[in-house]
Amino acid sequence: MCHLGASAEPSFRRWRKLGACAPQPSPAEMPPQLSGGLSCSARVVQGTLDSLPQAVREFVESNAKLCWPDQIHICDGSEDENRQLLGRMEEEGVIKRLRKYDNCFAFCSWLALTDPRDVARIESKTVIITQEQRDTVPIPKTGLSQLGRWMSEEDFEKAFNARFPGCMKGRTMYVIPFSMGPLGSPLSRIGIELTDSPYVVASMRIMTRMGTPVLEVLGDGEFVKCLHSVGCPLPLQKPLVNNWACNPEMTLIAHLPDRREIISFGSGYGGNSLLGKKCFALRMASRLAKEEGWLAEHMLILGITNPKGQKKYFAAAFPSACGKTNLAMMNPTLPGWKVECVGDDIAWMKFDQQGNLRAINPENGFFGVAPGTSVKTNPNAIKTIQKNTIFTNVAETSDGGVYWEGIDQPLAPGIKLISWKGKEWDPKDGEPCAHPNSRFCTPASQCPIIDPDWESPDGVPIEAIIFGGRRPVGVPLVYEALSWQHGVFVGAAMRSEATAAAEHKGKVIMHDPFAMRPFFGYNFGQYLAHWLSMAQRPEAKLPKIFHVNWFRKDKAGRFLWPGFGENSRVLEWMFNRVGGEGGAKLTPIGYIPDEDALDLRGLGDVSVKELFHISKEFWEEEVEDIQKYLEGQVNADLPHEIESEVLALKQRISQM
Ligand code: TSX
Ligand code: MN
Repeated sequence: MCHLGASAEPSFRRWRKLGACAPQPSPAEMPPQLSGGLSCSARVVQGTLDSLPQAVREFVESNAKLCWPDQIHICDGSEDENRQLLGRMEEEGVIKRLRKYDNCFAFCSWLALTDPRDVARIESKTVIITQEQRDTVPIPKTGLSQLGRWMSEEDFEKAFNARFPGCMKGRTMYVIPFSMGPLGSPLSRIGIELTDSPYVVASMRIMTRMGTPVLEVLGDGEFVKCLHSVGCPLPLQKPLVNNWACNPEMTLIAHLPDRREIISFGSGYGGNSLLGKKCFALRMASRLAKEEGWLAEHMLILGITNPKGQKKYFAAAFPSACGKTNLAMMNPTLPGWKVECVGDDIAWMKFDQQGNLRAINPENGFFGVAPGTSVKTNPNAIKTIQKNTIFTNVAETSDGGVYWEGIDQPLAPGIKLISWKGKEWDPKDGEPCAHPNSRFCTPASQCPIIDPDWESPDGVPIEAIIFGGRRPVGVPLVYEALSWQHGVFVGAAMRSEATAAAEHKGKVIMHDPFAMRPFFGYNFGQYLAHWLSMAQRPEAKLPKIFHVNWFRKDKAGRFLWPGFGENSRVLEWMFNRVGGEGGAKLTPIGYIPDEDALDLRGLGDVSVKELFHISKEFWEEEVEDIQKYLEGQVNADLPHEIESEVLALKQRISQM
């Protein structure tokens, strides 16, 4: 123990032993000028309040009065600012420089290790506030809704008041102006995030377009108000774990779509704290999209060019653990084909005047799962993360590199591993060296196959929508929906094998409609109606809809399909179908490739028969389950068109 006394400790590490709770300063501790609620004592250390658009200024001032930060820092987004911030976090032990990589400071990479209690999004603490519960979630026939979580306005007000007053005491409130989508694109939207986490600032600088130029574009326009606090005012009530500020007992991530506000407390982790991503670009944006007639979806966007030089763009939605980022950056094995990446996670799509569905990637970076990423599974991701990258909860090699399960790189002799828990790693402990949800946060511009039009303000034209899932049995490699309406049903019926949850021995096939289950910003029944309504637009050229499954297994448990770059063969069939070519045969569940419509040359033995077999018994059970889920969960809000599709599928299967 240090004998210089607490005063020698830098303020970020100071804490006092108090009673168990007392999480917030008492009113007696309030600075006098704040108790009146009239002024704000925080010192502005970068930028000026005067230079902010009036509405932004009011947003900052009112929350500074509420949260009592010592300082206010208006982010300009500059290199200099970034350098200073990273340097300060390094001093404070929040991040560590990874000395193995690009050692020029301007390009170096960093490692953050979180408090082990703060490692993922938390669905149980993520809520949407609307006047009526039914505006947020369908009321299920029985039990709890699995399609989101509603909180009443009254309960939220209590929760808010129990968390935010004084929550930034002793800290700096950063003001982050950010654009989701290319700056100034008519498809883009602007947000302002107030946060007391410098990790959030550095990450938002990678994941969004951030800084002064955003304020110039914003002017007096509308923005989404985002408020975030790690919930650890200074002096600390409890010591930090790993120098990672968070407040797990009090964590709450709230969306107020009617007020265009996102309010997050207690977690510093990705989806809980980088409010532009899941909170804004999916939950808030899906609500905006419904109101304004567009789509905000959990989809990758890729460009694919055939050997003749013809190019098309596809958007694809997959639940977790299906390799969405891998597909978005795939190197095709088919000679002469090329895939380019527009985005790996989110697509904002709108039919233009000509009826083309145009999509932008609202993000500026990739916040990808590290484990499983290797030169074999995703060489382009490996190249992307060589510099300017913030890693979170991966393992560190003793020579200052990163490491994780499935990185597929032998450890050099004498090199040891420090696990994500900050301890020397021993495989005998039976624990992974990297957290299974560990991440890289890296600029999209560094991806070697980033699409030349990835920042086009008009977006790229989407010609196919792909749904998918991890389905070990019963579901063929690919099928094409019979119509737009049938395709919407296919999205609603999506299911996927969950990553082995601790409480389950066998793996479970979870429903994850549109891969949006945790991200719907409003009632899923109304969401389905919104998708169906696209077919009512006279101008709309509706993309074809497909379903893929790279994960079907044979009786011995071996994958039937080689996947990865070989998936280009499936993309080729879709490409041809969209272009009015490509042989197909009708089955009860949709169109599948004709004999020899799928190019399998040079593949070795692949059992096309097993890959495409459609079993009456399996699909009888599957449609029963889908019906039970949709009728049970969506209940009175299930559009009759979707109910008709359920019955029609049942009918077709019964006639097999
Ligand atoms: O990302 C994957 N994709 C899509 C790639 C563009 N993965 C990894 C999933 C975890 C995130 C896959 N895993 C894919 C796939 O298409 N397919 C599989 C299953 C599989 C794994 C290994 C082999 C074959 C199939 N073969 C060998 O290991 C030799
Ligand atoms: Mn995602």
